[in-house]
Amino acid sequence: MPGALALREARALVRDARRVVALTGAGISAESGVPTFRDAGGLWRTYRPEELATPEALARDPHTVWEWYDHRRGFLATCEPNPAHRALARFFLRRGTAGLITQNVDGLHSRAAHEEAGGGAPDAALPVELHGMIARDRCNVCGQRAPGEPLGDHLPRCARCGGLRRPDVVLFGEQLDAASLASAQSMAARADLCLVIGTSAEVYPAAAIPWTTLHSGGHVIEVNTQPTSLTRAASTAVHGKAGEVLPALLE
Ligand code: BV8
Ligand code: ZN
Repeated sequence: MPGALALREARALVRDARRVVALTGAGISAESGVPTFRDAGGLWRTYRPEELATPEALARDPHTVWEWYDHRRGFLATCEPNPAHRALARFFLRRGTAGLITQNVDGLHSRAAHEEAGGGAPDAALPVELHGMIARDRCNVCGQRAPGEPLGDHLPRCARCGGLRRPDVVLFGEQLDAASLASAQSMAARADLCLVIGTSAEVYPAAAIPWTTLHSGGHVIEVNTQPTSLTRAASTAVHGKAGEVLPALLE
């Protein structure tokens, strides 16, 4: 269980905050069984990002890249939102103002929001998905999006132009969607509190989000099982599992 003092301090910051944003990473989905990237046993332990999650790898060896994503998609379909996703969804549903920003591509925040809202969740409870969404495809040529399908004998092709379809995620070296990034950065600049949950804070430009809130005079609360490069700058660091800390912090 997290440190009582840090949790008490963090709860006071949440209570007094006017505008809250939350940046989440793979750690928030760890208790749903989703492997993280850089923890021991994480996804990158078996593969290196530059080997698979890059446009060069997709061009060089589309079958291997597709097999990796297809494997992850199949696994993610068996995962459920955990108490951390649900506590965050209820928090933003109660506040009614958008503020959830995720690096994750697993779709668990959206599922938690729809389930906690009892059906269609309002936009305010839905995340800005900075790195896209693994369950969706995007055409590598014309950009048309389509629901992802299990990988068959042939690589998926775009219905509109016949181009290669790829998972609708941002690969290393690719630009993030400009509108999503701008929306996340402006929410962070206007926030007086940024919750940073389950991220190693290594991947940019997402990792700059909490610094934007800090530089505009806001506070940062970090929730993580390990210290990160952000820990020393955080107003309060709550050491613990997101699935245990968030219900205690937000409810
Ligand atoms: C960009 C989608 C402009 C794919 C991902 C060289 C060439 C090109 C670019 C770069 C370069 N050098 C640097 C860059 C920039 C690069 C970058 O930042 N690299 C890093 C590694 C240094 N960024 C980019 O390329 C971005 N684009 O900059 O475009 C550009 C263009 C050309 C050239 C230069 C710049 C695109 C970044 C997006 C990449 N796509 N994912 C896929 O998923 O397959 S990133 C990937 O990492 C995931 O999205 C993931 O979300 C993200 C961040 O990782 P985390 O979420 O933090 O996960 P991690 O495992 O690291 O940490 C988990 C944490 O949880 C840990 O701290 C752990 O302690 C904690 N934890 C574990 N369990 C729990 C817990 N906490 C709480 N509770 C628990 N139970
Ligand atoms: Zn196309």
